Formats: sequence, C-alpha cells, structure tokens
Amino acid sequence: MELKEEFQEAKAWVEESFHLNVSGEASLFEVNIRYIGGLLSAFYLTGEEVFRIKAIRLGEKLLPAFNTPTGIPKGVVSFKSGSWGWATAGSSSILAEFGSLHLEFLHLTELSGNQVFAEKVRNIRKVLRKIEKPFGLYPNFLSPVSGNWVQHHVSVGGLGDSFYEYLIKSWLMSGKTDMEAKNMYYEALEAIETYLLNVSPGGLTYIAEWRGGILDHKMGHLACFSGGMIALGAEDAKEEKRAHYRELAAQITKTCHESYARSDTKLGPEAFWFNSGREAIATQLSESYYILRPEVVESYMYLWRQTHNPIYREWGWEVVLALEKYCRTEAGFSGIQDVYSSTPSHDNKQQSFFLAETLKYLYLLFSEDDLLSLEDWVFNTEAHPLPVNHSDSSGRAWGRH
Ligand code: DMJ
Repeated sequence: MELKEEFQEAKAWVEESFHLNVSGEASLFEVNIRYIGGLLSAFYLTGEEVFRIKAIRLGEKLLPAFNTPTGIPKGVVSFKSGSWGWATAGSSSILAEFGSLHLEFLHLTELSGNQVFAEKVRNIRKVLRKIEKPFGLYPNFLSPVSGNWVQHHVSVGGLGDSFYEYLIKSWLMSGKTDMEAKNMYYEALEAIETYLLNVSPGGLTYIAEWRGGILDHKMGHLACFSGGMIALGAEDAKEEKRAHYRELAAQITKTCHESYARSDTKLGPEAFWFNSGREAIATQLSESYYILRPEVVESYMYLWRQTHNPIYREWGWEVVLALEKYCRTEAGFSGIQDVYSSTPSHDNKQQSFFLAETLKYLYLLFSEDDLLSLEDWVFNTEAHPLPVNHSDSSGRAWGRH
C-alpha cells in the first residue's frame, strides 16, 4: 500500500520492543495466525532478516504446547521468562485451533531448517486421518490425551472454520503436491454438503451447525468465509463438480450479503438464523453485534477474483460506506453493539483483524488481480500472505522477496 514510513516504524518496533522473554499465557492459535503469520508475511514481502528470526524464535516458544500423549497441542501455552513454557491443563483441543497451524509451521521449517515444526503439524494430520469420523464429519473438540472426539458438534463457523480452510490452502501452498490435504478437503466438503447444507424456504443457501445429527439452522458470521473458500477450491475439484462448487460459493456469499442487507446499518450480525419464518437475521440482541469481522468481504474478494462480477465490488462498497457511517470514530474504527439500530453504540474496540483482514480484503477487492495474485500467494486465516511453493520436487522456491 506504499505505507513505507509506517512500515519502518513497525519494523523498528519489532526489532526493539517485541520481546519474547515474557511470562504469562497465550493462545497457540492466535499467536500463530496473528504474530507468526504476520512476521512470516513481513519477511516474504521484504526479505528483512529480523522478521524471519523473530518468527522462528516465537515458533520455538510455542513447541511445549505439543507435549501431549497424542501430539495434538493444547490450546494455551504458558511462557515463562527466560525458560521454556509448558502446556497448561485443559480437557479438549479445538479443531479450528490445532487445525490452523499447518501453513505457518511448514514455513517455519523452510526458513529455519528445523524439521520439528513440520513434524508437529504432520503428526496432527496423521491423527486426524486415522480417527473415525461420524458420517465423514469432523467434530470441533478432540482430547489431546486420548485422541478421541469429546463431543459431536460440527461447524463451518467458529471452532471448526479454519481447519477446512487450511486443508485447501495447504494443497495450494504446496504447489498442488499435498494430495493428502486435497483429498481431506474434498471429502470433508462432501460430508458438509450432505449433512449441513440447507436451502431456506426463501431460497437462501446456508450451512447449518450439526449437533449429533440435529441441526441448528443458524450461520455465524465466521462461517461466511466459506463462500470464498469453496470458490478458491472449486477449480481443483473433479471436473463434474467444478461448476457446482462455483455456484455453491456464489449462493453462500449471497446469503451472507443478505444478512448485511437486512440490517439497518447494512453490516451483518454475529449470527443469523433460518427458523420461525425469519431468514438471515439474528433472533436476539446477544447475536446482533458486529465487531469489524472480515469473513463476508473476504468472500466478496475471492468471488470477485473468480468471476469479475461487479456485484461483489458493489457489495464491498456498501460495507465501506457502512463502516464509515457507523464504525468510524475519532481514534479509529469500532465494533457496534446492534446492527439493527440506526444509532448503534460502539463497543470501543478495534480488533486487530480489522486491519489485517477486513481492510486488506477490501483493498484487494478494488485492486488488480496481480496484486498478491492467488497463483503465487495464499492468505493465512488472518489474511497474512504466504508464498506458494512453485518448486518442482527438487528444492527451495518459496523465496519471493
Ligand atoms: C480471525 O482471527 C481469523 O480469521 C480466524 O480464523 C477467525 N476469525 C477471526 C476474525 O473474525
């Protein structure tokens, strides 16, 4: 974005003030997708050593989380000043969390030469491949001790979401050599279509949540990334399924747009339902907030790149206007407490994914396709771009500085 001065300031901060000898606890998943993902991108986009070194050192600090009987990491790592941390107690690990390490950890191995990172995520794959899956579905909670599912809740929204995303993106990032990820992705998607996909009486396609065979006819804002994911994966599906997946991606994205269009602010709620005659709207105040989440504009960006249908830029522009009108404050942008109020209260928080994802996807939606081309880059789940491996089997070819 040509923000060169800001970049220099941020780099100086990483160099001088981003200390890793801290105590306290941190989420393995969040540190990985936000910090490690951001540092890796900064390295690949600039070639500046400081980002590579910090990413690797931070990655090393996360390793104790994997000290479990199965190697499925626990969700939280405790850092202790000057020593290794340890994984905290806790009964189950979350699919979206331990399933969203693969992209970054492969790059950590690539950039450090240390195989341990790749080994950790390959083992997670192995466990997931071996375990029996109800109807081919992946439940959201797994015990890192026994390696068994803890309950049968399946969701493409929160708790499940980026696990599916990382399967198709692992395939793409590997230069289309990671067949295991490809197969796991299409198999999982088929099961999702069979058991979770629905069309409302009003004709809106949505992905429900599954609880041991019973459906909650609800979609979270988080699940709206799936339009983009299905579009991204459509081209590598079996020939006879490609057009179907393109259409499915477009329909889901349209439903998510409806959740925005049916509110007073033209921003979408945290969750929306399809029941009791209501469609694509929240049913209670506790789900009516919008915290600057990116998933809907993320799907607009992928659908735009795939189709060049101007509707996606129009929908994206509606979001820009709504953000300006309802979320802009003197000091930045804020979430709002009720998308159905024309004078919503602010929550006084600018989540970091607003800059990393929401604004980045909007920027890309209005840019040329060759800016961070999808041929050359995959976005991690926090929208930090990582390069595709274009090498043949012989060697290193990640380095597009
Ligand atoms: C982001 O931190 C990531 O996209 C994550 O995968 C889930 N969603 C939030 C933003 O909504």
